[in-house]
Amino acid sequence: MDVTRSHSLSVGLVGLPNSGKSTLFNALTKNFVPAENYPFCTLDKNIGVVEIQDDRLKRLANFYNSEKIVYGGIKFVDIAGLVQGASKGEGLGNKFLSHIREVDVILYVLRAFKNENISHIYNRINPFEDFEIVQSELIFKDLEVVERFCDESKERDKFKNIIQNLNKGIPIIEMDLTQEELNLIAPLSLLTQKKRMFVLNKREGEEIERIVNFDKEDFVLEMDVKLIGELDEMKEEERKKYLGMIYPRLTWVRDLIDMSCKRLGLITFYTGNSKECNAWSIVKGSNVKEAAGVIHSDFRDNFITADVINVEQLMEVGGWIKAKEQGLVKNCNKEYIVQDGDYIVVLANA
Ligand SMILES: Nc1nc2c(ncn2[C@@H]2O[C@H](COP(=O)(O)OP(=O)(O)OP(=O)(O)O)[C@@H](O)[C@H]2O)c(=O)[nH]1
Ligand SMILES: [Mg+2]
Repeated sequence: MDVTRSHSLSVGLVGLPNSGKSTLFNALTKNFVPAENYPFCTLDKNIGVVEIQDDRLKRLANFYNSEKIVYGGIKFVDIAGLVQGASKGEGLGNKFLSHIREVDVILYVLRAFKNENISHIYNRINPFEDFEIVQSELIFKDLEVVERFCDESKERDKFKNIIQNLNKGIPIIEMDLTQEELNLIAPLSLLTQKKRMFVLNKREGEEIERIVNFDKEDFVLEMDVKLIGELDEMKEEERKKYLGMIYPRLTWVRDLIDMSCKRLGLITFYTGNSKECNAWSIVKGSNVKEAAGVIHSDFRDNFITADVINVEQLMEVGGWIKAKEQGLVKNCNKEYIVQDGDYIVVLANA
């Protein structure tokens, strides 16, 4: 099993060529966000893990006087640009569609900057239309997958509504599906069922039209990707000076990571002692056995119970032994739903 997969959920950067995906990816995963602590910082040239800053973890590590501190992370995947006809194999076609299938959330990187020297494949600047072009390709691909499944399974009737809506250009995520329909499509991991977010890549200080089309979306960030990239290339001293000048605009990277956590529905739980303190990210609603599996698959497979206390409470009372003495530690079975801020000690068969 891919060890990083188990403890970092992933965001895929998707968009037309030259929209700024790689520039954003480099800025996220290289110098700008200090990630050298993270064990799987750069996985290969298109996948990187960005750590999630965490004040509670810092305090926990202080509390234990811990030698090592390991933050939770989000995996970002830089996917090759997609063009009209991709679902039929145009451009890199099917190859990157399979990359999109593997991510948990799609981040549409949309070009809203003007620059004569950087070609736009359709020779105009219109982020919303670009989004619709890219999304249409994903819809076409989903349609193909669903059609093929219908042919094989002879269950066409049950898919009628889904096929009709896809044909109208509606992505799965916008459809109002019954539980039965959701169960039917679950094994297909359809592209347009994934949650989505948007980066509008615009020159800082430049106004852009048609942004209004994104008003109904909750997960939109406007940022100057190039500027982040330029900062990335500066020497430390120069960057500090520059950052001082244009602060607070440059919370962009942090904002994007925050937005990703929200979109992924992540909460954080903790483990730790004087050797090492860890923050782990899991999807809200996960039970403690699933959480144990994020730490180590053996913990999940041999799970017995878990001792749980809120991490702030643990520090307040002065540590594990005192917390236990005062009856503040709950012993939980596998059904327990992990809460944000839980400090967990898993009891498993060796
Ligand atoms: N002027 C300007 N140029 C930008 C901006 N963002 C990216 N670029 C430039 O546009 C070019 C393409 O950027 P990339 O990040 O490689 O684009 P991409 O989306 O990864 O493109 P593909 O991998 O081909 O799909 C590079 O020369 C960038 O420097 C921006 O905000 N303003
Ligand atoms: Mg690229």
